Amino acid sequence: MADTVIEMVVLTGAGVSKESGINTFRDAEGEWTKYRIEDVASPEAFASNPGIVHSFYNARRAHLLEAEVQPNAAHRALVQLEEVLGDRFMLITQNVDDLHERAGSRRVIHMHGELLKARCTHCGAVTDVTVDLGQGESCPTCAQENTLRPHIVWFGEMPLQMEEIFQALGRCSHFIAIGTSGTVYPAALFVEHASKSGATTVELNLEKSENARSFGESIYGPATTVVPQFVESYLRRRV
Ligand code: BV8
Repeated sequence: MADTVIEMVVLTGAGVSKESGINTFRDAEGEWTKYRIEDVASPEAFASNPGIVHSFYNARRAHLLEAEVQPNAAHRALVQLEEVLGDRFMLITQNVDDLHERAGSRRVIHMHGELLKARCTHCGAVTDVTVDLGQGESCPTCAQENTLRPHIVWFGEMPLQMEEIFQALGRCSHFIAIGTSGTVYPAALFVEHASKSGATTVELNLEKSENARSFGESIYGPATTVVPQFVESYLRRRV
């Protein structure tokens, strides 16, 4: 990827999965209206009360695996972009669900980790998980017991693949943010980084995000409406 031209970087947030039935964080019924971040999404919380943290992620993992939770038209429109642009396209998501992959996206950077993966705090191995954690299970790689944590980036932890992300932001010609409130860092800084490198920046969201003024263009509406429309018009103009 080092010298590939990056035509477009897309950053998605919880809003892209909302119409698939997955809660966002800061909307009316969002996750952070029911839990305090410091109680369920920080290494300190996990150290002091792993049970509460495990049950927070176990509930979200079980919900993600329910039959009615399926990718939506916004996820599918991004697959179409990847199919046409190939490795000139980079999809970064703040989401920990696997809906982009289930829609058909083949290269997804999960900068905040993945709900369906666990990480061993003893050997560091990352393995698939679909069941509840915190039930005395052992690591499939080193066999140590009670060492698995959700493979999630908590507040105060370094997001994943940041070098690759900042390299792409420094040379992309389009940066598109979809369904994110622009409140969590460093993801909320990506738009400025991209525009400093001369990229065209567009925000697709239900409403104005916290960093809306950093975007060259904003298109508001539900993701399943505005994302397919954006992709269709981008691909039509591109030929
Ligand atoms: C770090 C995993 C440093 C958990 C998450 C400045 C610089 C750097 C850091 C900081 C900084 N200032 C503050 C910080 C600290 C902190 C931070 O940002 N705090 C915030 C609260 C101010 N950042 C960190 O701690 C990060 N780490 O910086 O490490 C470091 C340095 C060296 C060495 C070690 C460490 C780590 C942040 C990652 C935390 N983990 N997720 C989990 O998922 O359980 S973040 C969490 O917020 C989720 O991942 C979520 O994806 C993310 C962002 O939220 P959104 O996706 O935007 O969701 P939200 O609900 O907010 O918004 C949804 C949007 O969708 C809304 O705008 C809504 O209108 C829209 N919408 C709704 N419906 C629809 C829709 N849009 C379209 N269609 C619809 N239908």
